[in-house]
Amino acid sequence: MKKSIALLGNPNSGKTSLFNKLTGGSQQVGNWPGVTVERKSGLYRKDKEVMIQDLPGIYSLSPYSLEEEVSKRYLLETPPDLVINIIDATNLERSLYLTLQLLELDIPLIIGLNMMDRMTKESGREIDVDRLSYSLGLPVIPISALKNQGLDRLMATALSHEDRVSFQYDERLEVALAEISELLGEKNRHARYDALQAFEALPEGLSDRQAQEIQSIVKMTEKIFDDDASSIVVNERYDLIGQMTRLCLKNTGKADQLTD
Ligand code: GDP
Ligand code: K
Ligand code: MG
Repeated sequence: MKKSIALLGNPNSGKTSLFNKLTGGSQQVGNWPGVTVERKSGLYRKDKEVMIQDLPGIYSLSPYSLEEEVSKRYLLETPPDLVINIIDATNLERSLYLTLQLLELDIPLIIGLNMMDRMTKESGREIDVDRLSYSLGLPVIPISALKNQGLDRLMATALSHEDRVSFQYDERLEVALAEISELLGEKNRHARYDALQAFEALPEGLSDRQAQEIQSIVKMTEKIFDDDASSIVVNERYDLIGQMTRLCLKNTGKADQLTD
């Protein structure tokens, strides 16, 4: 295989429509190990050495549902070479929450900004795609899975993109995360994700010293922010999303941003 690509996004963002267009007839359907969540994979019809997975639709990577657990475990344990994060352009703010969580995993990622055909007629809003791309530090490709538009460009970008981006939350949180990361002492590919997880809840298997020091970092940070650890992280994500959408959403003008 040349490359494995996973399609991930909110429910009803158009993943399956895109998956069907990209794979044509060559699909394998099964279940994820041990659970009755459907697993679909197929080969890119224009390059059979590219494997594409249609992952369950999720709103976040917090393990609140079976789908979230399945997707999270897959991304952590058997990560694909690249994630195409499918976003419903008419639901940009809500969708970016998952995007930020995916970026915390340090997996190469691009955005397929889907439903662009609906932006022109229904939404009355326009997305400045270049600005969104700039503020995320990622390729953002406008597409319509329904109308088969932008898909060649999406896949050309997916096949050439290899960068991982990471971005910064509030400096006071970043200091805490850096200290926690050092205490965890793991130089694996999920260092940032692990530090965020440990900040929100102490993981299993820590030494007494690690646990105590992490707890005191968390307490201190909670005092500085005057908020609890989980709310600090959630608020940081929403702050960043607010900054991004203020930069790239416009309320007037006609969007004609699709290319074939
Ligand atoms: P999934 O839940 O992410 O797999 O989303 P689906 O592929 O099942 O799509 C959800 C709904 O959105 C379906 O009714 C699709 O026909 C529709 N849909 C998907 N992509 C597009 C698109 O680009 N434009 C429009 N207008 N509708 C789309
Ligand atoms: K659906
Ligand atoms: Mg689907």
